[in-house]
Amino acid sequence: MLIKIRKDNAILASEITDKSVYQDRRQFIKASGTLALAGAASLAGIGALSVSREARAGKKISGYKERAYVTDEPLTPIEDVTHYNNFYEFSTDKEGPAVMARAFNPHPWSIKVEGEVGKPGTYQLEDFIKPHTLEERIYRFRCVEAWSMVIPWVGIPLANVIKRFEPTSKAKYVEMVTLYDPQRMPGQQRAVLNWPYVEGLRIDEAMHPLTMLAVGLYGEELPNQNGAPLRLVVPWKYGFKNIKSIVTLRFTAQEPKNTWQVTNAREYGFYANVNPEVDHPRWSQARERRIGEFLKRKTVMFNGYADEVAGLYAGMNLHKFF
Ligand SMILES: Nc1nc2c(c(=O)[nH]1)N[C@H]1C(S)=C(S)[C@@H](COP(=O)(O)O)O[C@H]1N2
Ligand SMILES: [Mo]
Repeated sequence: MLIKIRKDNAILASEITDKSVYQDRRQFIKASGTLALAGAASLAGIGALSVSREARAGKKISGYKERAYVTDEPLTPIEDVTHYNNFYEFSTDKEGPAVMARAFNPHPWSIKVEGEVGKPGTYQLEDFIKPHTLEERIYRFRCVEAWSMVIPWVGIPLANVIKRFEPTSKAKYVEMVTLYDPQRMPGQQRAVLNWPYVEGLRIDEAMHPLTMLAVGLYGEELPNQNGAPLRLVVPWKYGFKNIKSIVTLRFTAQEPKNTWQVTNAREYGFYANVNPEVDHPRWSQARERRIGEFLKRKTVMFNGYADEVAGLYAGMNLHKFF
């Protein structure tokens, strides 16, 4: 299957505002107090902005295919992408992971491939990535908590990785697991979630050309708080599907039990497709706040990727399979 890049998506790199310009704008906004005016609406964490600038010593990634897939929406400033996070292994505050994950060292890193697969094994991150061409993809990202961002990821299509390990005909799902190491991930010392964090995709979702494993963002290696060294990105699903710091890919016949569904099955399902018509039991999903914007915008079915992915769910009751 080919990724359909709509005409309006095919914009030039030069039209996308450079990240330093965004950073300057943020500094300006902060200095002028506009951000404070936005009050609670500003989810970006004013404090975080000032404490953590020096912490982002991002290592540049070289040799990736730039802008392999783009959206025409402005990028969310890197300071927000890296300082407004959900990563309960480090902190349950949005500003916490950037601080609490500073000492985390994601190298060396190995990934276990197991279950219904022809080539199981344990692979070093470098070997896991090496056969693939890194590419940049700018995706909308929609959290279940009704905020969103636009993020330029660097990574590889998960489909290519899966093909290489030759799943058997029994492999109907891929389960993914985050590192469990309470010493290195101090948030795991508290039972806020059922550790380790687990997520999963149906095999056709995992093989969809939009689904990627990211190793970087904004041209730099993934910051720890964003899921270093390897995290999932599925742009048509709510943020919690995008599991971070992956150590296991397990091919299964049964639907995996993902962490948030285990935590609260009434509120979180397996599919987690962005859907403005299916509300969270405690809040509406009809609108979302794009981080950095004041007014809310309408949430779009499948986060705007319906042309590409709606076919995966033909005939399914999306109210039941939420
Ligand atoms: N292991 C792990 N992965 C995780 C989470 C987490 O707490 N632990 N949070 C999820 C949620 S709820 C969201 S919204 C995204 C946030 O990704 P970001 O911080 O890079 O924006 O990560 C997802 N992946
Ligand atoms: Mo989320």
